[in-house]
Amino acid sequence: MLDQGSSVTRENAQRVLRDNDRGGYTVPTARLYPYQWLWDSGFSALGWQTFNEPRAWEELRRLATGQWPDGMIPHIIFHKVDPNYSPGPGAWGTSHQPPTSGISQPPVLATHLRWMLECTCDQALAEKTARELYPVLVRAHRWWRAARDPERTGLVAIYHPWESGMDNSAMWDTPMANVPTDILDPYERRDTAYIAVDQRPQKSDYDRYMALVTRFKRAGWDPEVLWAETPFKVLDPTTNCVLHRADRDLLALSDQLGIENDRAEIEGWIARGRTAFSRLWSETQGCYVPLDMLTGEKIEIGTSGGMLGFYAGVADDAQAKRMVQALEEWGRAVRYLVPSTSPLDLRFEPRRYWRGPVWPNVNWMIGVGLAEYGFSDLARRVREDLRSLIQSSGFYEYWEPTTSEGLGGAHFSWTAATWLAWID
Ligand code: 2M8
Repeated sequence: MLDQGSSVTRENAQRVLRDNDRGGYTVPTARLYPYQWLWDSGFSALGWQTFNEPRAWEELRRLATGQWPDGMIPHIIFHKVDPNYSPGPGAWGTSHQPPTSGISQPPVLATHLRWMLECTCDQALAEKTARELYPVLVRAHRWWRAARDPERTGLVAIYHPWESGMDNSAMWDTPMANVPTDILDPYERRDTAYIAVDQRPQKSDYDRYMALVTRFKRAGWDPEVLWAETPFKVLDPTTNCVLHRADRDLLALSDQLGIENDRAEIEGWIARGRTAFSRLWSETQGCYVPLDMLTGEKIEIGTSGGMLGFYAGVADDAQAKRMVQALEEWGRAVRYLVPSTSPLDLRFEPRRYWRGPVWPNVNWMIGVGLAEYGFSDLARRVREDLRSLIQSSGFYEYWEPTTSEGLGGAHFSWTAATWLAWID
């Protein structure tokens, strides 16, 4: 069934972004997610740019208003309190104005800023805003290193599954099983008021999500305490691939804008990161996998996040070929690429959120990476599969990878943006 009866056209995709516009920032979808999310907004900006450039830049400028003094860009900015979403600002208990969450999300922004600078039809506005945002992004990348890789290993840690953006991915089953729920403020779930429970995380997941938030809040969100005491500390392939790609784009931006000061520092991040990725490679899975810093164990599972090695540009020839082989196997097991968990894995759940469905923003990143590596047939399949999914059901949040059923929220911003900026 098509989302709200609307056919999939450029005009309707624009309408989704307009409908989700709350005056300078775009919510992922009404009611279910009524705030500004970091990586959603990054993708929305690329969509806006195709028909309203000033509005696209405004999206990123509003994200910058959430940046903490230490450089972190939080994963949610609560511009206007809305009871439809939980956990809201009170549950996070951070002290920033505007109120924000206390964790971050995959840092797509430098890559998107570069994309926007390259696609602009208004060079003067683009350059002016890029100059304003560039230092914001340097501070954000510096924060990842200082707070999340203080030992300078080249890979950054996440403290919460929400930071990966892939909330209930099967990647997190083992490390989440070690998160105690003895400290847990009472909380209420709102998501299942709008979405069928079999498409959302389980209660046991939410207890742990909220136990982590409660614990960090009681630690006053102090980065040093969090580093020392977090019961969830993982090297996530998605976050690290997105950050590595964004480092390379930040360096390119510094060239383009003629800003010399930070070059050596950014080059250092890139060099250390490139070498460190070998720690996350799994020949068995044919992709990158997480590493649990608290146990020292790699988490053996194939996921779409692990396929972002193309996008990061870190896979050597042999690794790239192995990833292609794995993706082709996945593509024979389901109709539509790229399922969020390998369909050959027992933990694959084709309808449940980040445990199986296809996600538009991830297809976009994998497709871009595949094309850059010269795997044009597979890149085309990843894009065309997404086109078919959107055409069959509309601008959904995610899809069942064989039946093409649209799942989760409808009228979804990053789906409309993907359509506008990458597919159409
Ligand atoms: C989902 O995550 C939020 C928590 O951040 C939630 O379920 O409440 C994820 O899909 C995440 O990647 C996304 O940014 C967010 C908003 O679309 O929703």
